[in-house]
Amino acid sequence: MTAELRVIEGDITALAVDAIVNAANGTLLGGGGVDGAIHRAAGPGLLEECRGIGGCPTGEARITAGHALPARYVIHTVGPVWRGGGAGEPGLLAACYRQSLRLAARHDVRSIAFPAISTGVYGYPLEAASEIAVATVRDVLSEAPAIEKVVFCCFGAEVARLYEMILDSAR
Ligand code: AR6
Repeated sequence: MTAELRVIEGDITALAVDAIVNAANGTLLGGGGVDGAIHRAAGPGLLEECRGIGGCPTGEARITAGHALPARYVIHTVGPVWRGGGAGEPGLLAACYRQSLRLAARHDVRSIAFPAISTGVYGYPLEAASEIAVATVRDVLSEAPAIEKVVFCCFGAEVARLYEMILDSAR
């Protein structure tokens, strides 16, 4: 079966999927952007569970419960800070999508939503980041047949249009 790839514009914390992905930092102790929104919506139990994990290196992923979120799980991944592109950023960003999907598959996740990792506070250029996101997800899905739906959750109409364009051009 081929998984459905969808673009949704809006707040990832509202999505009723099996897992949402958090663009976290290495401490996993919360922050601004989508990370802050997820912790606010999930409630204090999420921070408590994250404390027990003890952090996450860039390009890797860790899983927790969704607590008060509609999603059953939160997959926390740490994107690279953009330093001009010569510091391994593309490979690290691809690793975030790859490791998140693999972790999801191991927990029987069928539907998962990603934010545009690294493209906010971490400064990764949006177009390059979204191309990596789509290409990596397509690639990893071939080894994760149980995943039925992947949502690219876009904060703003402009981001959503860009993702639609990339998905269309690669179809
Ligand atoms: N739903 C979906 N997408 C969102 C939401 C939301 N509620 N809020 C923001 N975005 P960012 P990063 C988009 O900055 O660049 C945190 O402080 C946002 O518009 O959240 O990976 C962490 O603790 C952008 O497109 O994550 C780290 O320190 C995308 O999510 C640092 O920021 C990612 O922006 C991580 O920076």
